[in-house]
Amino acid sequence: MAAPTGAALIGRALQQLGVKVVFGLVGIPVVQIAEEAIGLGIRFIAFRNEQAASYAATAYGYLTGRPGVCLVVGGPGVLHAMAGIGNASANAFPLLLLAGSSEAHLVTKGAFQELDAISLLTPHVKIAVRPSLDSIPQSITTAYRTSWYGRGGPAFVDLPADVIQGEGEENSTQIVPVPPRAASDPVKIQLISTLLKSAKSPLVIIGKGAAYAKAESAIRKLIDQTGIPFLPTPMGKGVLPDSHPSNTASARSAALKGADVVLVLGARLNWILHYGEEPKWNPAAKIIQVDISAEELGRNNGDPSLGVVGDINVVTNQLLYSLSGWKYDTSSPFITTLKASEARNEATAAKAAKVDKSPMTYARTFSIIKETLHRLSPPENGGIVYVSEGANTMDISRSIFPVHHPRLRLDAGTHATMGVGLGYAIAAHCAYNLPSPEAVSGPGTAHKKIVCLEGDSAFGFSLAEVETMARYGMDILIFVINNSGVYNGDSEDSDAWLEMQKQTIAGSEKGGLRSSSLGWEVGYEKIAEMCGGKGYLVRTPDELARATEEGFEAKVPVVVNVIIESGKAQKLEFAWQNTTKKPKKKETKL
Ligand SMILES: Cc1ncc(C[n+]2csc(CCOP(=O)(O)OP(=O)(O)O)c2C)c(N)n1
Ligand SMILES: [Mg+2]
Repeated sequence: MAAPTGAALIGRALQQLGVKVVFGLVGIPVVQIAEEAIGLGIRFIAFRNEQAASYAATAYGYLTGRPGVCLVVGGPGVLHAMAGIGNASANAFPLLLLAGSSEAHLVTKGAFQELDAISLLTPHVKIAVRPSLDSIPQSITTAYRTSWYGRGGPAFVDLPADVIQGEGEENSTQIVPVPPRAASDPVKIQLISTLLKSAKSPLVIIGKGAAYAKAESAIRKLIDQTGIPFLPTPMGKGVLPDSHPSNTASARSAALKGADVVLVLGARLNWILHYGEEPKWNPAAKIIQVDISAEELGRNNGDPSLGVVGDINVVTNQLLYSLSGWKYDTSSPFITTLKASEARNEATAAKAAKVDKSPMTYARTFSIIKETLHRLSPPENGGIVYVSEGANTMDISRSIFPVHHPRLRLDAGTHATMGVGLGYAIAAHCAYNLPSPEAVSGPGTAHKKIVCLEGDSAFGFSLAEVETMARYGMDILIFVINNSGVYNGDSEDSDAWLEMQKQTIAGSEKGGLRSSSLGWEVGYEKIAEMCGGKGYLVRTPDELARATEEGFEAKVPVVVNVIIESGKAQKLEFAWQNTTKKPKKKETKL
């Protein structure tokens, strides 16, 4: 029997690790690896750009709880895939990136796509390795395990062409079991329980780390048993149903401002949580972090003496036991304040959803999409995965679309990265809809519809991936919320826009297009038609409802291009960010 090639050994190592899907973009020499993997029954999803492929692998890692795998060429392929490295690192998603590189003996000669990727990526990954022909399974296994164990993150394997094309020896791969789960020191649990019991206004924050840890049933018990109100972070939505009576998301500001003891489950105290600092938070709040990473404890306003390192499932169960028999008195002034704030904010949102203007507003657009989708797939069924990116598009849609089960909402995440959406949608489709799906959420295993809510700028970052969706027969439904601009457009009608464009072309800086302008009412729906999908251009509520319904039923990718108000008069801003003033200098707690 002929000796196996390096490519065959790499394919086999992936198979033995249980890898079912590889996202990537091939060329010489990695195409041989992709072909070997396909031959072994691994699904290879071939993208149009490594950025989107690497983003997809990170989302697959988050949704399945196992490292997502991405395969790219060396040099420019690695440079493009660095986007995924950054994304995995920022969001703590497990990612294994495999890339080709030049033959070892040609290094420094200006070889084909030569790049010292190990030096480039080492500061940004948990591990970067270059195997020899003899150490392929060992290197791939170590990288896979390292990306997965502890806090998830990126790992990199550099594969020189002579390793891929050489002939090696059969070598078995070590099995990597699911990561061990750490419990808390019982003394700490006692301390935290006492603190929670003595709180006047306790709050639980549920982050995407809790969703990743699949801690939904333990957290549900904790909230049901104690009656403490909870607040999900944008991707922590769905760990408990948004409809849960203790969900205080619509009184977010009042909850953060009023809470005196906050249990933070799998969320970092970064910009998304306003660093745990005033003015958004009560400066006297005691913040208890539960995190898989010890380095997070005490960050910003977290109290390092209260923080717990551990698996959220295990620690929540410990807390449940320790708090058994205790219930928070929900007739407290804190709950009264939260309920009043919820009622006010929900009334404002309901009013906004009814504003019937032409062109449509964001709120009206989303409420029509929501009502139509809910008729076709009630949220309790967990039949829809939402992917959302853009500034206003992501911000406004987040509170309008309820999520009832965990890991059914993906967005631009910790880095607020535009361009992740279509790769994420492809990853979600694979994670939930391939035969023997690796991700679970909600009752049953029926096919899930992937619905993208994309700003027109966000969509533009990776719109070629609509072709990838079409090629693999993915029935993804994409709404492009088209205001002809980044944050907002700058004209009220096409004549005004054309006049600005004329001035720009003529060389005039004043009165021309702004840096945030995009093409006026670009026909984004045509990209779907171009590759065998379906496109709709809609301007009215009736057209939108019809396109949503037909798009939901379609078996091909669908792009619904929704022309909304350009928002010319509005300020350019990302609402989530504009709240934190520089806090007064304080004594450090460490
Ligand atoms: C990779 C990346 N580049 C640039 C930005 C800056 N940025 C923030 S939001 C945004 C796009 C917002 O416009 P759009 O997607 O059309 O959504 P809208 O607010 O108009 O609904 C951009 C480019 C970013 N967050 N990420
Ligand atoms: Mg826009």
